[in-house]
Amino acid sequence: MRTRVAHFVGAVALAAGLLTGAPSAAVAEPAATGAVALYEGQRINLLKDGWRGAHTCVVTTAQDVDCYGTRGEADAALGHDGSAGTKALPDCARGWLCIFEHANGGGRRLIFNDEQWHDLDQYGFANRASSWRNNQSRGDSGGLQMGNGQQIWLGAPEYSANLGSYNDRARWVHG
Ligand SMILES: [Ca+2]
Repeated sequence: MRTRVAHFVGAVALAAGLLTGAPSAAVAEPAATGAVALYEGQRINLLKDGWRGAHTCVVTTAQDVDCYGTRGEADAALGHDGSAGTKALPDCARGWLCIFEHANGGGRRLIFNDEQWHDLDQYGFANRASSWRNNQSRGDSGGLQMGNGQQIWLGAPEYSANLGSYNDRARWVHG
């Protein structure tokens, strides 16, 4: 019975970890190896090489990242007509969580939709996000975690054109 109880406690701890999925101070940060993306036929390391002029990088998974030189190219690749949306909204294809370098959807754009935390440093995007939009399925909240562990969540479909006191502080993102 002792064993069963211990097992049960372990399962709960594991489930709690999966539910929050949040990186904690107890977990060592991954080495800053950088995410590798395909851009204009070449593999670039977004951390070590920088974005090389790319405007939007699409993170399907940490191992499957595609970057595009313009907003339009990225939207076309995602089957999204960005010109159809209202200019008042940060532009973000349906099914994705978009974070932007500047307020109001300006500057470079990095987008996610998988259900796990990504270290923005790996994408050369730590402490850069200034606005975000969640255009995933209703109920699929997206999250940002600051370097100090603070988390904020954005429901779907919602957006924030200005991260305010969280501006340029996000270190992790959850799609
Ligand atoms: Ca910024």
